[in-house]
This record gives sequence, C-alpha cells and structure tokens, in this order.
Amino acid sequence: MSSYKLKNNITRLVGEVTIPGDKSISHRSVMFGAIAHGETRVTNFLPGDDCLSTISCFRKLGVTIEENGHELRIIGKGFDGLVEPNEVLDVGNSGTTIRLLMGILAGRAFHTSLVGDESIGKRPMTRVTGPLTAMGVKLDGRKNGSYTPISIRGGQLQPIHYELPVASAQVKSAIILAGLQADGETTIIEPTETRDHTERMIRQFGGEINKDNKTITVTGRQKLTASTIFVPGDISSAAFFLVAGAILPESEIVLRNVGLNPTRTGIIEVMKRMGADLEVVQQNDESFEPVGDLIIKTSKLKGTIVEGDLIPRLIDEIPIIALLATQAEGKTVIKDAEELKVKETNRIDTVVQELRTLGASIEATADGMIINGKSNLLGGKVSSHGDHRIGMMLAIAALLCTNEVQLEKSDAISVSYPNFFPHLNSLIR
Ligand code: SPQ
Repeated sequence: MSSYKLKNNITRLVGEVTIPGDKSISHRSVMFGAIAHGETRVTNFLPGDDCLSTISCFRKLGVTIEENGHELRIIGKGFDGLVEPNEVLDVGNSGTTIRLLMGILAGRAFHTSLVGDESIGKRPMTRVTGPLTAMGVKLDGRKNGSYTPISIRGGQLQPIHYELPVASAQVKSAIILAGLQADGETTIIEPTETRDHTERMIRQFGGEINKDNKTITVTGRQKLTASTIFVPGDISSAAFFLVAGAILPESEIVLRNVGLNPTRTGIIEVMKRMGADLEVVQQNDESFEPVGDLIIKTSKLKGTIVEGDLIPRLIDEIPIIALLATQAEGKTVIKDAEELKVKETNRIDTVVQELRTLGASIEATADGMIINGKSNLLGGKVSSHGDHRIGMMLAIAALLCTNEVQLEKSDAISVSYPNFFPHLNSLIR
C-alpha cells in the first residue's frame, strides 16, 4: 500500500500541461481495433492501468496488439477472429473494460471467465447481464449473475428493444456491441444522454448507428473496417487542473489537447456558472471527437446547484467539483447523482469523509451532497480508498492546506493518470 506526502501550502500554479489521452476513448480504440478488419493505428493512447487491462484481455482473446507507450498497432480480424481464452480475463479496476467486454463476448460462441479487483467485485453487473440475457446469452456470476466472477458463453443473438433504467454509457455501449452481432435491429432508449464515444467510434470504423434524440438504433452483422485514431486528452483528467487553477491564488494554467465532446463538457458549464475565469480556445471540430485548449485563471466563485441531465455529462468530475464548491461563497447542492455510489468507491461517502477530514463543511445526502463554502482547509491523513479520482482530488485539495497532508493508497492514481504528480509539480511556483 503506497503512502505519499502531498505538497501543501502552495501559493500559485502557473504553466502549461498537455493532457494525456482520454480513458474512455482509449479503451474503445483497443476494442474497436480488435473487432474491425485490418490494421488500426492509435496515437496518444492512455497507458494507464485500466486501459492496459483492456489490452491484456484482448491479447488473451487472440488479438495481436503492439504497444509502444502512447502508440498502438492492432491487427483486427473481426468479431469472428476472437478466440476462446485459455485463462481467466482480469479487468483489474476497470468497469468500462468488463461491461463493454461482456457486450463483445455476447456474440462469441465460446466460454470466458471475467474477474477484477476488490472494487470491481462490489460493482453491479446485473445492469449489463440482464439485457444481454434477454438477447440470448448464457451468463452467470456471484449472487445470481450480479457480481464478478462472471462467466459468459455467447452465441446467436436476438436484437432487443431496451429502455435503460439508469443513464449509463457502459450499459448502452455493451448493448450496442452485442447489437452489432445480432440478427436484426437493436433499439436502446436512454433516460438521459450519456457519453457517445461508442457511437462515434462505430462511424469512425465505417459502421452505421442512428440516434434520434434519446433513441439509438443499430443493425447487426455489420463489418467494421480498421481506422486511424488520435485519442484526445481526457477532460476528466483536465478537470483536476481546471479546479486547481481556479482555487489557487494568482494562478494561470493552459491545458492543451482537451477532448470537448459535448456529452463530457458539463464541468465547463458548471465552472462558468460558478464564476470561473475559464476560456476555451483553439477548438477543432474536424476529427471524430472535438478537441481544444483551455485557459483557467484564479477565480472568485459562488455556489450553485448541479442536477438533472447535467449529471451524466460530469459524473466523474463530481469529486473535484465538490472540492471547488468548498472554495465558493455560499451553498452548492449536488443531486440526482445516486450513480456515484457504484463507482470505484461510493463516491458520495468517500468525498464527504475525506474533505471533512481536511476541514470542509460538507454533508452527504441520499443522491449527492451539500457543500457550504468557503472553508479553510487544514490538513491531516487522508486516503484515496483505492479510487483514482478521490486520490487526485485530495492532491489538489492539499495544495490549499496549511498543515501536512499524507495520502494513503496513492498508487490508485495510475488507473487514469500515471503522470499526474509530475504534471502537477511542473505547475507549482
Ligand atoms: O471504467 P470505470 O471504472 O467505470 O471508470 C469511471 C471513472 O471514474 O473513470 C467510473 F468509475 O468512468 C466511467 C464513467 O463513470 C467510464 C464510462 C465509459 O467509458 O463509458 C462511463 C461512465 O460510467 P457509467 O456507469 O455511467 O456508464
């Protein structure tokens, strides 16, 4: 278990960071490269632990993947090129890997066992195993197929008409990936729009998928063709520096190469509403995913309400938004965010517990949290609880703390941002 003394009492942050590749898009680039026909090249891939788990699973499914840091060469032989693995597939800490993989394996007529770490063992899988079972897949797992280890024997799939009970890009994507292999047209209705990287990837690999408001339709037995993918920087990683630049005095940070897919930019909207001095520059919409640079300066912030359709557009940024709210004047309410309870940790509980330890005024509610600002953060011993986003949020919080801050389980950060500390340290003045 790693323990790290965080930098505290920092006066200002100045400089530039090129944000590493998006985790969601990096996973999907490996998956689509594997199920397409031909040689896919990926640049600016994120070599974080989660995406490396995805590579390892696909290698065990018989796919040739050459990895050279941020560059990949994937030799895809179509869905039919995947072979029964001799070993159990270990997804590590990655919910995206296991849920999307189930959708791909749904149409494969062989057996696979899927396991993950302790956190994955607590995350609900029925949301995926349920609709896949309705499509004709044989799935099982602990507690009636709800938890890992999961075993799956795929085969012939019937299309499905499915209304998602929760707004989840992972569930939507798993059904789309199964739908791509079914006989006929699959329809999915989302309660609220979620990140659409899977839909964009399908088009980038020459496939077809239709979207009409919240209804998505995909026809089965499509042949996908290899592509060239440049992965934009991860706005969920950029979020830590956006908040750091806003809350530290006399700061100015330029963030380069940030993915600006509108299904992910809720953090920008909320920060602007709270009064952040945040500018989007050099936006480029030409690629399959929009990218741009962001400039954040020290800001005078006020509290706000974060709720409703906005939640899926910033779900992974809520821990860092909670920290931002501790430095805003007045009350911030975050609601409609029950999904936080089933992430790498129960992020309502871990955010509230750890920010309280540092001296913030924050309380948990049934579906979110209430934060009263502005608080002076002091310091203490905190833990990531094995959750990368909690670890990075605490590292940014520590910058403001007057006393020492010791972070337990700091190694979780490498799940999505292996270079987080060097990037943060380069900004400290
Ligand atoms: O992959 P994992 O572990 O689920 O990662 C998280 C994260 O914080 O990095 C969530 F814990 O991001 C999910 C995100 O919350 C990644 C994702 C995707 O790539 O499709 C979708 C979201 O999850 P969900 O359950 O809302 O679909």
